[in-house]
Amino acid sequence: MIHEDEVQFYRENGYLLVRNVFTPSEVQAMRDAVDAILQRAASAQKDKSHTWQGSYLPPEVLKKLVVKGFHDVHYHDAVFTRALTHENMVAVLTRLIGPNVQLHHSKMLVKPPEKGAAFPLHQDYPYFPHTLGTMLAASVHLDDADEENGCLGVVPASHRNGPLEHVGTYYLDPEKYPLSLAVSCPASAGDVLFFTALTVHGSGINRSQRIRRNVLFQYRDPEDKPLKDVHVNWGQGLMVAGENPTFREYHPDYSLKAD
Ligand SMILES: O=C(O)CCC(=O)C(=O)O
Repeated sequence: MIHEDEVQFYRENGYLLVRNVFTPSEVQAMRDAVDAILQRAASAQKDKSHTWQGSYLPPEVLKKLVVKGFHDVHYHDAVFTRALTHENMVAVLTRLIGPNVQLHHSKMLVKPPEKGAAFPLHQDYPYFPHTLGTMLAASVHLDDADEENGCLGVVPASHRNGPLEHVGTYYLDPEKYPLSLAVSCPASAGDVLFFTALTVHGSGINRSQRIRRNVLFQYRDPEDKPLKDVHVNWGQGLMVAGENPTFREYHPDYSLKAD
């Protein structure tokens, strides 16, 4: 699925956009599942916005913005279990992480038209710090995304600076790290953007008339242990490729709760 020069690009720049990982019909099945999750959430009155709060935008702008985010999407619909273990995904993941690949968590991020929330620049590392640096995000595009509808952007090679100090709910000081520092990563439905947990990334407001739906899977080498037992969730630990040599050494401390 990817060539050695793409692996090198990922190592040097901390991100890689891989085209056509999913077919149009696979994308459509995921869109339908996302829409059904939102409908079920609405009927259960759990349909809240998960817009990041903070001072990165004026309050009058922030209060109008909406992002629909749900974790553990593979517990909502089996289409995501198939997606996160898809052979094209595994082909890329085993090149970027190694022969053993484990799921950390899954989520969906839906930016509705005209008011889809922004994500200030941040690293994922402070949310779930790990020891070996294998953790990566795979953001699966279910719609064509560009700057108008709030596509992701990354700061190339920023992963080489290690963990950075974050403010507020774990984003970088917007004075020092404005969104304009990022290189936009426009992508088509079916493309996947891979980036490390240390890669500075974010995305702008969806000001367009088009929805922007992404699902995001986080993966790691099973030997890459968490530094803190945080961001633990039901689906954590699923082996996606290879074996788990440390199965007996670490089990996340999770509890089941209905939310
Ligand atoms: O999907 C996006 O636009 C950004 C998501 C993101 O940065 C995150 O979940 O860490």
